[in-house]
Amino acid sequence: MNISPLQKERLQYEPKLPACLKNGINYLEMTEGAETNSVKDCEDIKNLFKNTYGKPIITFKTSNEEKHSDVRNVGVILSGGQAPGGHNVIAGLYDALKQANSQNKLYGFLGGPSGIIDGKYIEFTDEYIDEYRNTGGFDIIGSGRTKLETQEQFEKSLAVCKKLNINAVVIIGGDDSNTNAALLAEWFVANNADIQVIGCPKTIDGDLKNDQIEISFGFDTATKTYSELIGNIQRDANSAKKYWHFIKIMGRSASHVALEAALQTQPNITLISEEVEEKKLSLNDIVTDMCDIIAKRAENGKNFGIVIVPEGLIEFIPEMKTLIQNLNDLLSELEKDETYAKLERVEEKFEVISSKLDKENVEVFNSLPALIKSQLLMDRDPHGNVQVSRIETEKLLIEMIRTRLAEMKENGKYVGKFSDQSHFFGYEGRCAFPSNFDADYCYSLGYNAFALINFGATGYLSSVKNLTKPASEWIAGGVPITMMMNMEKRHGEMKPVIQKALVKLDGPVFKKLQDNRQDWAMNDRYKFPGAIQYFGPSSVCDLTTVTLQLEQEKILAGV
Ligand code: FBP
Repeated sequence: MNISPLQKERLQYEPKLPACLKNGINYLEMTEGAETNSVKDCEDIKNLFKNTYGKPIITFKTSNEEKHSDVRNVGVILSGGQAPGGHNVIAGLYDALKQANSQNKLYGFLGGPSGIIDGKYIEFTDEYIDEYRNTGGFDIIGSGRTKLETQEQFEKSLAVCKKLNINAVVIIGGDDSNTNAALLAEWFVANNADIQVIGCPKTIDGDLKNDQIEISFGFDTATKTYSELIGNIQRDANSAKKYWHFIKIMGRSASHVALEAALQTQPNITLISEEVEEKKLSLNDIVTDMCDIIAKRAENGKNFGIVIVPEGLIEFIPEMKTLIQNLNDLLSELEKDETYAKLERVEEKFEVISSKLDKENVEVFNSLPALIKSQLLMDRDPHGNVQVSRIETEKLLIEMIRTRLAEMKENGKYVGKFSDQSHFFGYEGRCAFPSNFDADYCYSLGYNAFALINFGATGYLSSVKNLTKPASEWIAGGVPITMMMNMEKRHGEMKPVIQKALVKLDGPVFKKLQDNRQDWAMNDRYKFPGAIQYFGPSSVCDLTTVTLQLEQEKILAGV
């Protein structure tokens, strides 16, 4: 077989399940809590989700009585960016479905949400699933970023589901995709389609979490992968003592990934976008603070260091945020402008943009290096977001710091030598072999998604809680998606969306960084987490993230 020795061994790994799911899918009892409300804008959300609003939280318990399972066909979609463990969600779903009734069928829609609209699918078999168990990636059926939201798309999806006799659809995605799952669930009920929709919380960004969802899957493996790489670079920096390494870390908006990686590795400087926004720090302020640390370290003979930059930083710097909003509007106007489309030289585009920007943004735009300007003009994603993964903020900072240090040198305020290296860690972590935690968590989420289907739930997110405890103590159930929603402005219109979780500046995770960052800046307290371990002592192999541990400790302490 054309597979690596690790993959061969990992195919044999048996993911751990919560005790209540371990006795089998037909031995479950469902308990329901009280009616729920959305986190904000209850009346608006209630109006938009007339059939699915207010449902109770579901918890599963083991039952001694066997439950009869009707024959069911289910379709599954992988949506958005890859996250380690997606294959195990599908494996867990498949195993539960076949265990419930061997006549059941699982279809995989190809290439993301467009698969259900265009009727592109495969039917899973044992042999097919077995090749992907405990592996990273979404290549089992592929993923995509099509936004599933229009009447026409819903009608086409319904036709495809009817053709395949599909009773339920599972959407594995982040906040945007699960918002769409809720819309689809509501539409199916409103149109008497008799098709359930269940979501699963995915994204390495870690921003799909709340009181009910402790963490999205993929965050654990991705942050461990980045931390291994940062640790290796720290060792290199500490050995050669000649470079400042600027490492941009993926995570489109929230800085959870950068913060977790920082807590695992203890670098000299960690920028947190949410803090920059809260303190209204300008690009210049950020550069000043960083140069201050670089200069102080140089005075101690240390011309090296490690800087962590969250991917989304640029959108949180007040003047850049205003500029980006202005650019978004302008670019959508210019999309229809044939003269602009025909411009070949990027300098000509810059000129047009400068002439059309609001006055307050012109200076900021013109002050940026050409590379960053052209990156800011690149296409937006289907959800209207700037593609921050393609903006080299780390290089922008390096260039500004170089200029500033040269000025400081002239004034006798800097005595060192600044040599830089830049890195971007993102795609390296999104398809890594899932850690034991993600392998177990994902398998449980998928298995549990089928339990929700089996009990007739729709418009729910599969939830597995109590995650810092051993898997046997995990609690499985479901959370109504409407409960996590509020109204936000998207493309100029108020829309129902799942509230994104940003880093809480008064939370225990940020506090840990805050309490230590001065020490880490001057004294090298580097930690070297090493590679994810799949075999060996549980204290190493089943470790969860610092973020999850600190957040759960706080919740358990009732603080
Ligand atoms: P999701 O929110 O879809 O999980 O994707 C997250 C992410 O990995 C971000 O961290 C990153 O900014 C973005 O996807 C990159 O998108 P693309 O895969 O289109 O390059």
